[in-house]
Amino acid sequence: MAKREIITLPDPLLRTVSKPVKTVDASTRKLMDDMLETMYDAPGIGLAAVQIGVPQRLVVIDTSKEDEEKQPLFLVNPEIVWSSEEEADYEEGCLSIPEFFDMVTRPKEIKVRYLDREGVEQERLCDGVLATCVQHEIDHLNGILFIDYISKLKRDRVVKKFTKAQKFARSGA
Ligand code: GNR
Ligand code: NI
Repeated sequence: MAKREIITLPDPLLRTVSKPVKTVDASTRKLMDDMLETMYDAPGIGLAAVQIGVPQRLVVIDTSKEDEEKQPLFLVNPEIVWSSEEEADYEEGCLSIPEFFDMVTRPKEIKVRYLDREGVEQERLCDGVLATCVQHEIDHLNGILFIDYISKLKRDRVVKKFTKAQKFARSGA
């Protein structure tokens, strides 16, 4: 496994729609292992391939607690096939928008269909933090970020902050 660099706002790749994976093979598994290592190192509870600069529909998630056994989930071409009417608020963050957090309202429960690490189709009912995380990651595959759900005023402020920071980093001023 190898740790990769996580891209951050305002990288335009974060706004691209990732391409479906045609076959789940050794190279797909290698890429997902790199994603998992990068996510654990960050640390984070989920990561989409586009966040390491690879616009393919691949997601890794692990919402297990520090004192629990690791529970990595590998999702290839994930699709939400059902979501509950009931909604839940959760304070979200994103490794591509470091140190910014805000409340987001999303369906409380979802059912996700995906191919697993071996390319076998699976369906899983998700609630709690897992439901939030799966929705957050599938949004990444569609070029959507959690700041798209907050007020325009707050969003513009955070985008501006990261755009400015990047200019300084480039100029070395
Ligand atoms: O590590 C992460 N934590 C998190 C917390 C609340 C809602 C969503 C997330 S996902 C985030 C990692 C990330 O940016 N995945 O794309
Ligand atoms: Ni994210």
